[in-house]
Amino acid sequence: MKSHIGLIGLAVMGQNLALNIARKGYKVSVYNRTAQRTEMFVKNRVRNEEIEAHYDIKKFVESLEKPRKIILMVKAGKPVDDTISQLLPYLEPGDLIIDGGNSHYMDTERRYEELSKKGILFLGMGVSGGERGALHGPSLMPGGSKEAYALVEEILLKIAAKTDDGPCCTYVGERSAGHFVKMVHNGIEYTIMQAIAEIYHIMRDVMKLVPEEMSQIFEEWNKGELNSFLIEITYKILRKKDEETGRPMVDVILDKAEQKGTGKWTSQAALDLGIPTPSINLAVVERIISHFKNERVKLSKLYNKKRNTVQKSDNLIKDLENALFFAMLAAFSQGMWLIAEASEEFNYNIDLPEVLRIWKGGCIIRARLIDTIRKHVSYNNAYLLGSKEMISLLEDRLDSLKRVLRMAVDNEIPVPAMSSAYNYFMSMTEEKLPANLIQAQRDFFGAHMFQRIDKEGVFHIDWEEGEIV
Ligand code: NBP
Repeated sequence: MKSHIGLIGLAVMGQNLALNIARKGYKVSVYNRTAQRTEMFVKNRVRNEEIEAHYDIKKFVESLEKPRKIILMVKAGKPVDDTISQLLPYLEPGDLIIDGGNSHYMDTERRYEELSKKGILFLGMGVSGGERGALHGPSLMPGGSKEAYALVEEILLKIAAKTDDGPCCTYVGERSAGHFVKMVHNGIEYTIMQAIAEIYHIMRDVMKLVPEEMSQIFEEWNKGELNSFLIEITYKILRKKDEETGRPMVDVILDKAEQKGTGKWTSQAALDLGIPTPSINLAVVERIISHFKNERVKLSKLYNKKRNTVQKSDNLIKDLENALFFAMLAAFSQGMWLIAEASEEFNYNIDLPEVLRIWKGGCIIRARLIDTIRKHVSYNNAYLLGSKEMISLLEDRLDSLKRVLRMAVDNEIPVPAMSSAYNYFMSMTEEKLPANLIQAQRDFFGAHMFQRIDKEGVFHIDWEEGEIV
């Protein structure tokens, strides 16, 4: 019997996704560039699942029922192009390749074009949820043609995470829409992680709490409006002990945050499309700063931080909870706005509430807050601030955020995610920004023209008469 589907790339994600598909009753053929990885997978993880391992890519393709459906879970970038090139000689028009990696949406756009010309269907599919998600139910964000999606819809809906609003998979939109949405998902993820880290920083260095105490606070928060996967893993992380030293695990981890690029790509796309995503941008920048460990150590000897201890109190904990909620909402606001703009600019035809629905389960940014946001998001209100209820949600927490920011400033703690959330809200709700002065400066030195408030048209004036001869 031929396999229903094939999967290439048996690292963490590929192994778990293959097992997930097989456990839903499908026969899966698998292939990996390095044979040893395939052998280890079969030996260590495959039990009763119908998984057929192949060590020759031609035989792998021949083992699949037609039209062939092949998921790639290889490293993003050149490995995806290499794998597609290796597959192409054995594929026929109507066959489908699904790239489940974190590919850049522009690469997906190019591959979609190139494969369409050959009659090969292509889906760029964001997969979120890490290895556990891949095994037990990820959030799936496939984009491409509807015809391609129809070929695998049944399988994808079965393997996706389930919530009270259905499986966390939907046809996201045209061409590279799926990878664009996954990229922004990761941008939001970076921002929420940064905001949580800032709260942790305050707890550690101002409130002088030990990780166990922090863990209890995060666990309590997870029962309320902050309920989310990232808060849940944070309280679990904070109570974990290092087996070697007995110290809290978090205390023995070096403070250098890595990144694979999706956060940076989100900021780049936002800057290109002209959408403000300051909190996402700063979350990326803060990871970059974290890398300069040697420099930070040197500079910390040249500058003594003025830092006091602030005692833990119920009011302070409530303020921190509210500030974190504010920052989380700002992250979603910026991300959804970017998706809406990209959808219009690139004709993706993305259904914004549907995107939020498939983020309710399986993925890293799943959060109770999404239910609230979903009720308000639309193309007229993609940035979410356009409804009175959303504004009230933020306004109700504004005093808390201000107190937390003041405390951070007074104690010289960097809080880029929270302060950018504040500035984003304040700029967006400011009727008259000082940009009139910037326009005047631009016109002064570059004759860039400006608009007036009292009549139509663009204008340039001689700011210093007689200077240019
Ligand atoms: P990696 O991103 O670490 O990629 C390893 C896989 O890529 C291996 O199967 C490796 O084969 C294969 N590969 C490489 Br490297 N170069 C290749 C080439 N030139 N030709 C063919 N195969 C090649 O694996 P992962 O962490 O499982 O992630 C897979 C994809 O899913 C990535 O795009 C990742 O960004 C995305 N993703 C990961 C997560 C996560 O939590 N890890 C979550 C969501 C999405 P080899 O065995 O021969 O070296």
